[in-house]
Order: sequence, then C-alpha cells, then structure tokens
Amino acid sequence: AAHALLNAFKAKTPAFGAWIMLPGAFNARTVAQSSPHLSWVVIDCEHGLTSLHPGAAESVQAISSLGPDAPSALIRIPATGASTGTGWQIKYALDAGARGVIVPMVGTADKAREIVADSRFPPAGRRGLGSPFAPSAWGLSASDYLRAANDAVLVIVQIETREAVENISDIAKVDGVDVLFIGPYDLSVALGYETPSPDPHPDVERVIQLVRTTAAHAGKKCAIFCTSGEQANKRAREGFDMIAVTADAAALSENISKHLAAAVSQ
Ligand code: 3PY
Repeated sequence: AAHALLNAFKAKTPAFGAWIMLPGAFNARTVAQSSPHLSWVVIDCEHGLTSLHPGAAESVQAISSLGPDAPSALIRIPATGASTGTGWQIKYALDAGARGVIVPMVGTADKAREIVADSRFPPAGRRGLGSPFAPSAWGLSASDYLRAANDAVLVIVQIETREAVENISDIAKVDGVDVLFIGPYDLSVALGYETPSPDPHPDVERVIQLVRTTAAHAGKKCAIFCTSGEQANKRAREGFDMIAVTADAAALSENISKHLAAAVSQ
C-alpha cells in the first residue's frame, strides 16, 4: 500500500506538503489538487478548524478519492503528546484513513512509544480494528488494509519543547517512530525566543540542525514547518526529508492581497 509521502521517503526525495487550517472537505480537496509537487497535506485538528470526528474523516476521504497519485492525507491530532489518554484521537485519525498521524509536543521516548503502540495493530501495537472507512480511503479490502497498515502508516512526532530537545537522542531511537517533525514556532517560544520572522533565531537554528542530524543518525526522517517556497527550498537543500511549504489560510490571503495590490496599482 504505497502512498505519495512514503514513496518520496523511499526515493529519498524531499517531500513537500501543505497545511490545512480551514475546515471542510472541499477546501481539503482544493488544497490537495493545487500542485503535482505536493506529496502530502495535513489536516490540522490541533490549531486548525477541522473537527477530528467526522470533519477530518470527510476531508481524508475527499483527498483520497483523487486517486493513487493524491498527496498523502495526514491528520494532526488535537491533544499533545504530553497529555494522557490521547490514544482515542490517534484511533479516530487512522480509522478515518489518514496515511499518518502527527502528534504535537512529544517530549519523551516513553510518550513516543505509546504513540507507536496506539498506531500499530497487534502484535506490534494495540490499535483496535473495526473501521470500514480506513480501508475504503486506502482503496483496499479490510484484510489487505490490516496487512499493509503497520508498515505504511507513518508515525510523526513533533519536536517543539525543551523536554523534547533534552531527550532527542532517546526519542529518535524509538522503534516505529518514522519522522521527527520540528515545530519552529513552538520551539522558539519554548526556548525563550521570538517566533521565526521568517527565519528562526540563530540559537534556535542550532537546535533545529541538531534535531535534524540526530534524526538522520538514528535512521529517522526529519520534517520542518516553513512559511514560503523559498524557505522550503533552503530546508530541502539542508537535507530535510519532509517540508511544509505553506498553509491554506495564509496562501488564500496572500493571493487575494497580491491581486488587490495589482488591481489598485496606478
Ligand atoms: C510550530 O511551528 O510550532 C508548528 O507546530 C508548526 O505549525
């Protein structure tokens, strides 16, 4: 069960993606259709406006129905990896048919191990079986989905707290974690700096590069959030494997603003 993000990882080519903050399946589908260069999109249920249930499921189905070349639909769950009892959110996200789950603010290897367990069917983990919607979104029979999911579902943990930086080598070593995803905004605030404008403070940048090299050493992929194509291009050259290029709300507003500026120009 291949999907675009997994294919990019296997091919070792940078996987560019877009962030979905605005609600609605039509919005998600429109973002997913915007460029053949998109390997993934994430429906953000942490800071975005899509409900985990049933909103994110509807968006995942709308993206998946674009066919096998569609960008991989990921879901960022609302609860942070620091809180307990988040397993049901991972279950909803994966039952919706998400190709992977992004968990915010994961600070310890123990938390990362819990997230892996919640994301994998037995014997690798403790994910429950039952959703007909996950196989349907993947275009698989229930039994083929069960066989494929443990290898194809991506477990993505966000590195964006002081605790995560302190524990970075242990988190990177956790079996079953596929991607360490740096959140430069939260990380900057957590380390006592201003948010990136657009680049992070040099002290934060050093930590970012440390996370990237630690991930690479442990054989894990490393991802980062960017706010422009230029910044994303630079991150790809640095060796990041997965890069968020832009977000729907920002892109919409930037585009309207650009056209209005042209309309009123003398
Ligand atoms: C951050 O930069 O904090 C993120 O989580 C990306 O939205």
